[in-house]
Amino acid sequence: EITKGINGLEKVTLREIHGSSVEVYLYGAHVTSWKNEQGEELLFVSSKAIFKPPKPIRGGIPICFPQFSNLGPLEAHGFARNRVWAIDPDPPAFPPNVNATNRVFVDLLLKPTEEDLKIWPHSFEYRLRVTLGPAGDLMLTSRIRNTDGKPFTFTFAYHTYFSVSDISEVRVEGLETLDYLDNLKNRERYTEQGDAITFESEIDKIYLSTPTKIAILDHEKKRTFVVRKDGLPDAVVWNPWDKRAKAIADFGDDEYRHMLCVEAAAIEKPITLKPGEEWKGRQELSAVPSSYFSGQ
Ligand code: TA6
Repeated sequence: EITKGINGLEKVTLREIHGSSVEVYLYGAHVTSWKNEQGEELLFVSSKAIFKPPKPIRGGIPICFPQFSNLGPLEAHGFARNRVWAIDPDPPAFPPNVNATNRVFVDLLLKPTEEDLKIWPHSFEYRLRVTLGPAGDLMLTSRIRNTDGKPFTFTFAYHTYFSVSDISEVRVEGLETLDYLDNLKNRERYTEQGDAITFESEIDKIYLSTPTKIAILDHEKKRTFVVRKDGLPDAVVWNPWDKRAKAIADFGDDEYRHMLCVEAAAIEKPITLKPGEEWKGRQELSAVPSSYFSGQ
């Protein structure tokens, strides 16, 4: 279903028969809402978010491509998040090994314009498939093809803003003992201690070569988000905390308490595609009651 969202920007709504839903703006191919069967919102979008090009939407799932952060010459996080994508009216079917029953999806497409080629001189075709699965899981699959005559290199992230009850009640499992680059310390390399990660101040870290599964446990909500990823070795964890939050115009001063970014990413080892080659990167999100796991 395609409707007009905030400021008349077009959005696609996917609904699954058991009641879960997802909203994707064509502006940025930006997922701005993911609701479970009870209708609870699982993603954070700032009350100050500006739904107006060229400003990217604060919250949800911005796509960082072809550059993560300011690690290169482009604007922060690249330009995919502030371009208007197209809907593919005739998307390819799922491969035979995927059970397509009760899956709803939309394919969004991005190709560079003449103007884009001036700032990043590489022609590509980007297909983002947003799928809502039968258990309310949200799957994002990116396929990026080099349609140019020469190789190109990029970094990437699904900059996912999870909604949490209170950041002080949250812990993240799956990143213990890993190496990370600390963005608050000139991206120097450190090694994480052995305990689950908890939050009491600003954090902006790029965990390197992580396991494919990361869990975000929200003790107060009794909810666990599970992030599964494929083709995306790294994981960014970000919370601006109070001081930096005040410096972000489209972010409420106290909103840092209710969000946490955990982002499946490919940063440390940029992806290179030769002419004709395609890269695939997937992020799969599920939200389950914490009691689902033993011992919690
Ligand atoms: O993913 C973490 C990060 O790169 C932080 O350094 C912080 O700047 C954040 O993303 C938000 O970036 P944005 O350009 O959306 O303000």
